[in-house]
Amino acid sequence: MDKQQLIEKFEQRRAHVAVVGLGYVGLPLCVAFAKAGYKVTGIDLDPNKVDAINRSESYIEDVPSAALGPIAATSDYRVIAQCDAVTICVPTPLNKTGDPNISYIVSATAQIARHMHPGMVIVLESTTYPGTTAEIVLPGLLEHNPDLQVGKDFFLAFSPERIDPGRADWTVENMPKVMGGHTPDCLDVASAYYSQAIGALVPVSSPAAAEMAKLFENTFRSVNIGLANELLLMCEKLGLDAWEVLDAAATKPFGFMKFTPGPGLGGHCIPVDPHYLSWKLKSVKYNARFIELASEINTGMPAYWVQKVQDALNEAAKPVKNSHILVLGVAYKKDVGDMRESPALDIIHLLRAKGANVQYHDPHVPHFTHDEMAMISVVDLESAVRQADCVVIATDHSSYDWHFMAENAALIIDTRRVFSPERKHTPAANSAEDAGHRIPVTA
Ligand code: SAJ
Repeated sequence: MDKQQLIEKFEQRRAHVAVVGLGYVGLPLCVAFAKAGYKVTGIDLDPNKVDAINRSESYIEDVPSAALGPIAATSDYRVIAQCDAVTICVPTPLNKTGDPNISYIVSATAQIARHMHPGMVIVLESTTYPGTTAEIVLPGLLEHNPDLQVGKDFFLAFSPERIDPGRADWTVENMPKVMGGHTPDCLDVASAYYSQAIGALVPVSSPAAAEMAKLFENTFRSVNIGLANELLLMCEKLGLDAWEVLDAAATKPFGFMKFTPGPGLGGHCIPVDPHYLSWKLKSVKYNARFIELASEINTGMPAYWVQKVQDALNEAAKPVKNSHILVLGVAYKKDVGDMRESPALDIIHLLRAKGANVQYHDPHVPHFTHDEMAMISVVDLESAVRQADCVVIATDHSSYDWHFMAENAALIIDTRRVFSPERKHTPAANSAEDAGHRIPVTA
């Protein structure tokens, strides 16, 4: 099948497509391709995911089970021999050393290479460093198919994911989607594949440009969050309120984008993606200073807040050692249950290292194990707040009753600036003192 015949197959929605990696990126993509009319087969090595999809039981919050009906799932890559297209959505974490771990891309590529055939398109979506598609995926495919020519016999592109779990306004269907083809014909075919399911494609000149765009998007956030955290450190030195300064700066109607200080940088994207970029740049002997500096500031925030706890307890003539400390919220950001890279874990670890008795509460995280830590969310939040020598707000879930906290907590270290003079739910200072409690200690 030549390029035009393949394009027509997509345009007539007669294609059979496969998605490798059925997580928070791959599963919504399967649903979008099925809605477009393609025959969709999901491929994942996790038999639990495969079985759940074949039973139409969704395990991704944003994907309704009813949407899984038309989707078949398997762990057997041989299905690729019948497919016209394959999209790779496998994880790209960091190794313990902080270097990129593209082993999932490499193994998926090797499996696809064994079953691919002329007349198909392969799209990589996993976030990775510029050059991965051309330097790792393409050679991996050709190793098993030396007679095939990319851009003629098969087509190759990179298109970064922008899935934001829990977000309803921007979905996989309406999100502008960057697409970089290895050749112009690759771009044409990959665009025909995706445009039946996704509203707005943003073509760029190469897979590397698309890989770089994705990393820059999230590096932009990491650096600006680092700047906001440094603002906090600078304002403390100058005796200023960083949030007041931020709120004032944010009134600028143009040329400003508000980021706020916090407990540090959590999540599966922002703490990871910039390191893919700085690692690649080291290989070309360039030091991505902004990335490194932002990472240094962001990863230093848990220790900053633990020092705040120590200072506040000291003011109350209490050592950290043997103090009872309650950490509110261990998810990496509000109103989610995801704990990946959560700075709350670092705060708990540091407090424990100082000998504190640390408990946590999180309505979205009933229990967790992380390295040598295994903890269960306290059941009786109210008594835990009352008994704590200090409460640390690490994640400001919307469900918390902040009035109760202000009136019943002996001390509060507020990493999310829940309490501030101008915010409506801050009880007047005297009510906190009237209740015999110290006014919440905020940053
Ligand atoms: N954070 C701050 N201050 C801020 C913003 C975030 O301390 O001003 C912290 C958060 O608490 C969290 C971490 O940084 O621990 C990351 O926060 P995030 O808002 O970037 O949330 P993520 O990690 O879910 O980022 C995702 C990204 N989406 C994709 O990569 C597809 C990001 O590009 C989105 O902008 C972000 O969601 C979003 O806007 O929700």
